Amino acid sequence: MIKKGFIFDLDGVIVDTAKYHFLAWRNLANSLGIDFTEKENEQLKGVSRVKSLEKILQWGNKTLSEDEFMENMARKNQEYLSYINKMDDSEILPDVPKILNYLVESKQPISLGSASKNARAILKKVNLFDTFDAIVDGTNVSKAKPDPEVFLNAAKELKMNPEDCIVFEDSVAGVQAANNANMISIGIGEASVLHEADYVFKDFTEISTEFIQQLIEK
Ligand code: B16
Ligand code: MG
Repeated sequence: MIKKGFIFDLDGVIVDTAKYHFLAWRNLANSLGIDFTEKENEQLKGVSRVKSLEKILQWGNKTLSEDEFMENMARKNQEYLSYINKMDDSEILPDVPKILNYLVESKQPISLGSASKNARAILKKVNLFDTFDAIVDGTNVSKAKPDPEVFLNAAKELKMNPEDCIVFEDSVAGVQAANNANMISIGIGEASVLHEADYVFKDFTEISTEFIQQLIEK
């Protein structure tokens, strides 16, 4: 049987937690006298918690002591977790289960490849924890996307060659990470933003099981 490794980013691909990150980061930034737009927020997608705060401080031309930095990251995460705690499987993005079920039925190995340290908690909240053969998240990687580490680790966990892996990603940094890993990159979002991806779809309602089957056989 032909097998491919299917790797899913979490935030913005499986669930729309990107909107919760945005809310929590913007509130934190505002409390520091900094504001940023949704366009600038694109740069925070797929990027680690530390890197996100560094970018926001850069935008506001502000510096913090190490203690303040840690305290602000913790405050952001606390607010983020208050949104996460209310999540259930109704927040899984449209047609994601259709594709996941097809892959499970076709016995294709599936991994998560997320920068989030909260990934496992979120997957449990939306009842998808057991669907994945492997989970690589912010607790297992040292280098942030666009570094390919997260996806290379996922391929290793699935015992697949990187060239035989397909990545679903909503962030520019994540698409670059997939490309850097020599994997097929599928952007989920706006084609104008994710133009470096091999394929771009607005969301999973645009992805057919026939397309997935073609990827498997490719
Ligand atoms: P946390 P992904 C990423 O998840 C988010 O896109 C990014 O905005 C966030 O800063 C990062 O996780 C870290 O998340 O604070 O929960 O550890 O898109 O790679 O699934
Ligand atoms: Mg994402």
